[in-house]
Amino acid sequence: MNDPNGVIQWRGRYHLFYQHNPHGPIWGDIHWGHAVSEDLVHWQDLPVALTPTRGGPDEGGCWSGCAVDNGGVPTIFYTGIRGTYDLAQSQVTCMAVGSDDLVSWEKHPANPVLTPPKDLDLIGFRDPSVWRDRETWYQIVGSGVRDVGGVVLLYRSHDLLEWEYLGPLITGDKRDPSLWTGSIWECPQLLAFGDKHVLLFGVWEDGTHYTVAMTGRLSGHRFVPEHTRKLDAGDRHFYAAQTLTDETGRRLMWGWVQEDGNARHEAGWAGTMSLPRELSLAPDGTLRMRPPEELTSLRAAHTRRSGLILEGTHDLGARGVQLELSAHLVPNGSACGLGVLRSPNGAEETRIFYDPARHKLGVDRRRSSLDTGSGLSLDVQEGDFELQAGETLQLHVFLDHSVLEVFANDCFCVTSRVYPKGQDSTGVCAFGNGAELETVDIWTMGSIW
Ligand code: DQQ
Repeated sequence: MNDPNGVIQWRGRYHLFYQHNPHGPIWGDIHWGHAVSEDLVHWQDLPVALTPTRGGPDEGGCWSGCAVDNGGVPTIFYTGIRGTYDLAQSQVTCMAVGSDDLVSWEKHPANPVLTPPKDLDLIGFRDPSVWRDRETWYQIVGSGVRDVGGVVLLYRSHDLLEWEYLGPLITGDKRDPSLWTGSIWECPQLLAFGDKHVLLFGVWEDGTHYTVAMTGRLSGHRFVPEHTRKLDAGDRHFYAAQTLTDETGRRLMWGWVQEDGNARHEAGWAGTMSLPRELSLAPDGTLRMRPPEELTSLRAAHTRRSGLILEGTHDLGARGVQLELSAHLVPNGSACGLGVLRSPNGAEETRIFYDPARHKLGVDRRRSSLDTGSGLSLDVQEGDFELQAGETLQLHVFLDHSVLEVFANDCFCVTSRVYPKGQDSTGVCAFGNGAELETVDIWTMGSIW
């Protein structure tokens, strides 16, 4: 699987579609897979929802898109690939209408319902996101202007079939480095939080990609950014983010957690969804992210340690590859944090660290695996993070075999993939040089299946 698609709560159940190649653990021949959950935690696989139609406007693939409630009719918008996928003009918006259980989908005879504007020299046109504001529907599409940068194009409609082009919502002109432009912006989402808006998109550059969150305001049909930052310091390990607003009014987000290295070939599968994240906007414009309360239902065996002054590495006694950890640390001047997937002799270990001297928080994968022949990135993934005076560090960590998701103080996340070689690389530790570990709670974590 790759991107989450069409996330929607429908008749109380959470539906998550996703980019899917039914033929193997590599990207290609993209269909829409489908899973459903009653409780946001446990998921059931459903039949493939969208398959490319030979001779149709999506014969080269059903790429990313969204789902909306059109007056009680479930409706998908997705990117159809006409023939080969390497020309901007081959990417078009298609529409499909669903049965009430969201299992069967009928492609609309009017497809494609939207094609790229001809007056821009675009290098892509994909990943529609559609929403309604009173009686008007809006659609944004991810794109890039050749030699300029990423761009989000804005449209409106009264019937979901005829779309009027309103121009670029925002252009990531390469001459303005504050715009994190890349060559194309993928999977845009515009989220309203009161009178503020957050624009999420994936920045695609050759060799790298990551998700950006811009907080700002709308001025007519333009988005004016005020703060820009990466959504996740794990870069490509949390990509193509998509959100829904559920019946309780919460804004929930998922991202695609992609692989590192070659483990997929032996495993026969590739890619996972992240855990859902609950979003809110702090008064200073910071996008806050925290794990939803429902995830506590996965907690099983529990241990707690408290009041430790960390000098070097402390084994915390717990072991496992499906764990939730919640730690409160009082850092001093040097790096401190938690270690997981640690081998008994410490040769393999993945560290979640905060370095107050450099104002960085991240995941140190340099010793995550002794397997050096599998194309793994054994690196440090980090981002800017600074505690305020008197603030403690709260690290909330979810480890699920090779997937590591870290939340720091509910405002900073790092998602990573780690593949230790040793069967006994299951230890948990804390480390520091005078920092205090006030408390750490460790639970073994149940399965979502
Ligand atoms: N993945 C999809 C595209 C999207 C990209 C194709 C982002 O629609 O732009 O599988 O990962």
